[in-house]
Amino acid sequence: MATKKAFITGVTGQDGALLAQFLLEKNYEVHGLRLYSATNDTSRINDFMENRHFHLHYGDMIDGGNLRRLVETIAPDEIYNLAGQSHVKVSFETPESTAQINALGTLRLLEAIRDTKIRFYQASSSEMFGSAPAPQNETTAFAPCSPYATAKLYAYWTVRNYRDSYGLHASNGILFNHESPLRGEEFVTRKISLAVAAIITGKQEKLMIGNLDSRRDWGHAKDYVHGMWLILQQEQADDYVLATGQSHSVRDFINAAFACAGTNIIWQGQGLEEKGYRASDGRVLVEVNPQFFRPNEVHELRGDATKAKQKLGWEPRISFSTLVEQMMTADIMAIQKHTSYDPMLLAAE
Ligand code: G4F
Repeated sequence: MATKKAFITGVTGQDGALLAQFLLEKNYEVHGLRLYSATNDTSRINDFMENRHFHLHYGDMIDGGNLRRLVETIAPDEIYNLAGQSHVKVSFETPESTAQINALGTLRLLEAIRDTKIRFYQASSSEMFGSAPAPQNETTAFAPCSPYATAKLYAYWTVRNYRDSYGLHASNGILFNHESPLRGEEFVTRKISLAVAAIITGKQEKLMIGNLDSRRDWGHAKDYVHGMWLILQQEQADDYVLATGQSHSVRDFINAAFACAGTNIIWQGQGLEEKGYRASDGRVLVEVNPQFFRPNEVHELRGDATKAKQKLGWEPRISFSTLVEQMMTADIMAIQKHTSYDPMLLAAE
């Protein structure tokens, strides 16, 4: 017998899949919103697609009637709004649809639950801090630097307004970057782990990368879905930063990924001319390509999660080095086997 019902938008993504798995283990009945797509990628949730407590629904964050009907039919106790256009660089190309989905999509969902007691979690983002100096916490003034960040900021404030105006139990989790072997290949950490795995197994010559100097606070997504759940278990709705408190550069991540395979990288040159050479034989393994730069960059995100630690008892448990090792192991295994592998097993470690 399931204890509670949860509705997760964006269930086929990294966070949605890990959260669904976490809630199923807590004996929840889990309902997930999936967007219809021709590619129909359910690889992250295949492990529990047949679970009798798991249900998938077609839906779309730009369709308010659809969201309202789903909320009425499912009647969940908790909603985790994880759906969205999540790529910052892409948002510069698609600012209007990013706002439609990330900003107005959240508004539509809040309208659908306005007169209910359903608890609501909003996937807010550290990108909202933008150019604000690190470390950033709940009192830092937002300074968004992309269409993605401004859309997320609209959603963040709408959650706060619905909480204040209608007494909704609606909370923002302001999450810093969080990764895992399930991370999408278009994000820098997974791009690096995939490329390094391919290079060391002789299947790719080099990694082409954008801004090496940008710094992010990279944690493990498994720790962060635990934090999302804790936020909704609180008596009072509130807003929380979840972060590790440490930042690393893109260059650091590349060094760590190659180090997992016993390869040392030596960096030489400046700016677009900077290259990463294999220490043992001087071969170029990394080059900078301006194609991967953004019109406006967020230079450093590093969070201060003191409030979450004090009020939720939340702390990240998986270290940066373990995260990189897990991602590298998964991608090397996948390449060596030439078959599909089960990243959920690694993500669950
Ligand atoms: O991995 P990224 O694309 O993640 P970004 O932009 O920080 O956004 C992620 O984290 C946010 C939370 O802070 C989320 F809200 C958001 O949805 C997403 O999950 O890029 C990280 C950094 C950037 O500074 C980027 O310029 O890596 C730099 N970078 C350098 N070369 C690259 C590349 N990013 C990508 N994606 N690809 C590159 O080749």
